[in-house]
Amino acid sequence: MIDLRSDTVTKPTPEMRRAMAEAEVGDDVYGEDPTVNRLEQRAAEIFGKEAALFVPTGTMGNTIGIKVHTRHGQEVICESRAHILNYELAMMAWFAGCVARPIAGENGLLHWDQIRKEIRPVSPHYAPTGLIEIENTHNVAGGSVYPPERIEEICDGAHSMGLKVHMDGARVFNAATACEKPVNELCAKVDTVNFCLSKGLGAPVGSMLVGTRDAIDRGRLYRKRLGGGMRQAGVLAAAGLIAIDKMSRRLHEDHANARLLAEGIAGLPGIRVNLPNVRTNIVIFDVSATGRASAELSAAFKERGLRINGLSPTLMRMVTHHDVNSDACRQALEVIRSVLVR
Ligand code: TLP
Repeated sequence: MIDLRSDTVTKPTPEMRRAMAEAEVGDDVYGEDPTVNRLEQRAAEIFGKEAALFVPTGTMGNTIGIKVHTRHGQEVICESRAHILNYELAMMAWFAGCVARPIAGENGLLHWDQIRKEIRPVSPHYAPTGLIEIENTHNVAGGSVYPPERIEEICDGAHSMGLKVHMDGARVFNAATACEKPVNELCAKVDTVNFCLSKGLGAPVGSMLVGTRDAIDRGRLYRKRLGGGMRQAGVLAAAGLIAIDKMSRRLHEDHANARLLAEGIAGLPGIRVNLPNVRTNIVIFDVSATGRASAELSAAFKERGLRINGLSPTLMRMVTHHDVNSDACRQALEVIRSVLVR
């Protein structure tokens, strides 16, 4: 099977497995797991932030990121297709007591001017704005990437109004690769960043929340409340260290493979793909003109050894990652062609 459903499907590399087997561990709830401590220090250092917190999932990283900056009854401004709004079981409402104020952005990316107009003061009618959230890369907008100066502008604007900015940077290393800038530069002004070890970086489990010492210290208590105090988690953190230091350097390969796929499908009958927007490891394409629903196409691909999921009846998503090389992507294109060209 060639699995292009997500970069979450990557399996730990042999080097990760060795590191996991040999990891020094302790009870992380007591702060005594040396490998988790090393991972948290390394993540903080790479992002140029004061501290970091190892969490089991990106959903938990975002949930805690939102919670540390907000109070119940506030609004969180985000893009209308944001993961926090559409794919996280309303965690911002369930845990932080906040509602989303969604704004549609071109290619999933917001401008400060759009955000500024939606900021609400305390009033007898409105829920006041508590936080601005941006997603980089933006998943369902096709892995789109924020221009670094736009992030700065959003942060400067938010801070001037006393608001914080949280970045869902599940794939921020892909963004950094596309912009050819280190993550500490991209995120310099962002208050908290959630990034995932278990997506393109290939670790089996885990995400990191980075930010100020105060935000992370408070976040650590929320992690415990959410059931994320993981004890001898060094076996997982060991893979995470390899993920951030080694796997982050090969993401350009995934981007080239995504390009190969996007260009390969662009000429096929009934397929529409926004080629200039394919800059990272995600390719979203519209199948409406094929006259077939994405579920039907998924099933036909699967029968021929290729896994691709639909995002909706008309949109499908392919995600490249460490476990599919360029030959596998060429094979995937052959399968897609054989299904569509009849
Ligand atoms: N994304 C998954 C699915 O949930 C859609 C995927 O296959 O892409 N932020 C972003 C931008 C994400 O894409 C995801 C996962 C998360 C947060 C949540 O991470 P996990 O799955 O670790 O909770």
